[in-house]
Amino acid sequence: MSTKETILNKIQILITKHFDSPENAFQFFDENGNGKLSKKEIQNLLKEAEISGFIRGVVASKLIEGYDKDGDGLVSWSEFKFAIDEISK
Ligand SMILES: [Ca+2]
Ligand SMILES: [Ca+2]
Repeated sequence: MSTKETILNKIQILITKHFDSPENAFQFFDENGNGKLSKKEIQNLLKEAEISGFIRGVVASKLIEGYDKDGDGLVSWSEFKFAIDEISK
């Protein structure tokens, strides 16, 4: 089983390896360009971060649960940035 730390670590590796900045990563995965990541968009991110398909849905839900401050079910840039800041500590 992947722990939260392992998953966040994989996300950080994905961002640092393939993107110039967390901003670029956020824009890349925000496919419809509405400035927020939906569960489906987060699942794509998790796929690129090589998170197993079996747990991607659950992990995406947990991430939204954990970081969606305004409760709209989506992860905005400021909410995403909070997660990144937590990862990079
Ligand atoms: Ca979006
Ligand atoms: Ca939100």
